[in-house]
Amino acid sequence: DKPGDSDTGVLTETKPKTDKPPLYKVMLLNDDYTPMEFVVHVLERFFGLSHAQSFEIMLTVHKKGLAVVGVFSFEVAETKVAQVMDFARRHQHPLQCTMEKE
Ligand code: NFA
Repeated sequence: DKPGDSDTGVLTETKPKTDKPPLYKVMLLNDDYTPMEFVVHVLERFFGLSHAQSFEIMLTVHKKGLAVVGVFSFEVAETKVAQVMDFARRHQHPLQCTMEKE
């Protein structure tokens, strides 16, 4: 920096940085047939939510058509979706669970 330079001499550090892994929203979709209590049970069982939180999210899905139930790494999101879809199928309910990159 020569005298009269207008810069402050502050250097911006650029440290090489590995990209953070993408996150995935896991969503539950409304339907006309799956019992409300079953959805509440799914949320408690597979997403570790309290009964009150589970009831609240179930009602949001029921009223709005869908809701995000959690945000996870690809591998965890994939596992949650598979667990919910398998549990719903075994109980012969049409409940749908999907994931989407955030
Ligand atoms: N709409 C369903 C019913 O009235 C309840 C439901 C909520 C289903 C959330 C799926 C998801 N029995």
